[in-house]
Amino acid sequence: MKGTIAILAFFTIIFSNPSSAVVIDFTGVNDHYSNPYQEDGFNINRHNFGHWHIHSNYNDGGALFTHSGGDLRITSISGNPFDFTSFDIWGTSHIVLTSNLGDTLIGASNIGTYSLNWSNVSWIDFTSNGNMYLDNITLNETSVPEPASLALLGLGLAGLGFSRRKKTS
Ligand SMILES: [Ca+2]
Repeated sequence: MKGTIAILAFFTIIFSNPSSAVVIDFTGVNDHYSNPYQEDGFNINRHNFGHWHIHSNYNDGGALFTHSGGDLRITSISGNPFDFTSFDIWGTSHIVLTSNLGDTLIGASNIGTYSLNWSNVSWIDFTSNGNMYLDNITLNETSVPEPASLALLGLGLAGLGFSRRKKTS
């Protein structure tokens, strides 16, 4: 019985935190006002600019357009850190991206897919001084063992120790 608990705890901690890469693709969204915009566990907050349009008729199914300059911040809804690996942008030739860890990207091209390797960030800021379209923002929330899993693992290890002591006595 105790061994079973240990095995259960082991599989719980292995399988309860799968890699969770998501692509913020704005598919099917029509929204001019939500703030933050939320998709797949992430917030996109806007501040210091007039408005945005998220339209399902942009970029074959949906994209975000910021009007006359954008200042956006991406965070995870859970508050867990996350990895940032790529995004598509067009409509502007000037973007600056920064993270809380000091990562910086200054865009020079006005269109394309940018690939990055930013790890364990808590937020990303996008700043543009002109119109900007954004799509396919790829993010991966960093696995953090949940307290319940840790508690179960502890219980399992305690059980394992107990059953070992019983065998040797
Ligand atoms: Ca899209």
